[in-house]
Amino acid sequence: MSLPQHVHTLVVGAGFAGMGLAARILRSGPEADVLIIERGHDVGGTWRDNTYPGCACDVPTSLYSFSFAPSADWSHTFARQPEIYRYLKKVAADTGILSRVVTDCALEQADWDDAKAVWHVRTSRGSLTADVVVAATGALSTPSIPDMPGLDTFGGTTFHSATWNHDHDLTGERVAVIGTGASAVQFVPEIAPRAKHVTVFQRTPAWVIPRLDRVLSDPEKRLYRRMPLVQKAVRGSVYSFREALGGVLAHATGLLPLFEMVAKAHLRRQVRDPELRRKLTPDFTIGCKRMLLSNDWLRTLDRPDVTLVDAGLAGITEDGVVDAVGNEHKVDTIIFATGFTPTEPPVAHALRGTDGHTLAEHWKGSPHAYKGTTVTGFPNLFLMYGPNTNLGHSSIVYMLESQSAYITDALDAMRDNDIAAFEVTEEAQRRYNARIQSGLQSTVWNKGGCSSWYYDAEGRNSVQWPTFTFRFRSQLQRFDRENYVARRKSEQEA
Ligand code: N01
Repeated sequence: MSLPQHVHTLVVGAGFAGMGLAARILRSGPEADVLIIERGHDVGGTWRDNTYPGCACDVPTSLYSFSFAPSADWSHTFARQPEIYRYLKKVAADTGILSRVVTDCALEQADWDDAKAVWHVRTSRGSLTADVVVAATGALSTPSIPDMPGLDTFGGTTFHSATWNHDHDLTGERVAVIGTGASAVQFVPEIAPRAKHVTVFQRTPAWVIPRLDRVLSDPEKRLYRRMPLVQKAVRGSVYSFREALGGVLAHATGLLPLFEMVAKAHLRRQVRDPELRRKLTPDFTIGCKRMLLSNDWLRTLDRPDVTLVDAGLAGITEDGVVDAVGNEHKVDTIIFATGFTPTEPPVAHALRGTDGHTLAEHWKGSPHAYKGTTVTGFPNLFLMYGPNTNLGHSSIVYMLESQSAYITDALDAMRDNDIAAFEVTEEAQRRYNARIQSGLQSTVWNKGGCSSWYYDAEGRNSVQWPTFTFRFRSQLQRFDRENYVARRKSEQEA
């Protein structure tokens, strides 16, 4: 499919966010002028890209799926990456989105033209204009590889967990894994039995709790197919349980030690070596960093052919990794499980607002927006999974669907009222962010005594949503025009 010269709504990214929005727009008007550009070869976003062994969702799939597209085909309560990717491709086909996606088309630059109230967009496949741009590029899509001394001298193979090298066989190899977050706990148990030796470099131990996963039985799937209301009720109960957890995290309540008791018992059950248990015991309050869910990570670290190094990293040599106490660990392959760069999204460098400066120049490493969705100085731009929309307890799909409702309502308001441009007022954005930061004060992310990627260059937590997700939904259920400066098309032409 080639690019048109002009489109009304240009969505950048065909992952859960962009697909959910496009599906909603098409549901309310199949003729809607909406186009998705996608830098990858297919839809699917993070579930297309992350293909590391053992990759699975750590949120129950009953909740981590579109509310408008329930599926009775999940293999487990926590679905695996291949089936989530398949699910997204099916939704794209079933909803008609697929015919609106231009793949292998990366956004390079988008400049707001205030006189014409239009975005001039340059992509890797040509240029076009758009009335509205929606950045649905994901917060956790750009892999972060630490700038380690000597990395370029390493003689073996290196890759990041999010860009797994499937052509490289780890069988019989000595492998270093740097990082012990949500991705590492999923793939290390998968590669350890094949590798000759795995050395895991841990900077900070994480709290790990059991993943209450099980195979979904055929009778259960049949029941869901015949009685979708039952599946809906399951989704509702999972959601309610998670909201209760959200309240505990958000208010750093006295219930948190209960989770610590579960995590400590899990560690005792899985790791026999007391010295290893000591290394794996965090010194911050549970929930301060994302709790990890795994039934085999801790046990794997107790294997004789797996070593946990918690001494810190000094650098890389031609033959391996040197830790902070000077020991060289000779390896054939280094796998970076070092996460992403949510507070420095590349899309922020591509978008230029009313003053000609990029979003990244405005943010200076400390992102802020109104309702995580709109930004002063950037009319007709909507962000999905923007600042302060990430969760520690529930499904991001719920947040994205809330944003989809808000954006669709804004698009309807533009069409019905002859509006050329909406721009959120500085005052509304300032007040909103002050409220969010104040709400974050009492949370475990703030009070839990850890450092995490939730904190940005200015030391603000610009990543987490501070409270229950239903509060986010209620704030976004209606496009609040009163907080925006609107410019009519008639004024535009005058
Ligand atoms: O990345 P992470 P991830 N030197 O940022 C360490 C989502 N996700 O890819 O804790 C040494 O969690 C870092 O150490 P520390 C989920 O939201 C979802 O695992 O910062 N170590 C940490 O151990 C998750 O939160 C699913 O001290 C360095 C690790 O690398 C997010 O993706 C599944 C380092 C990075 O952990 C990211 O997860 C998987 C350095 N310079 C992931 N820099 C679902 O199932 C970093 N580290 C939905």
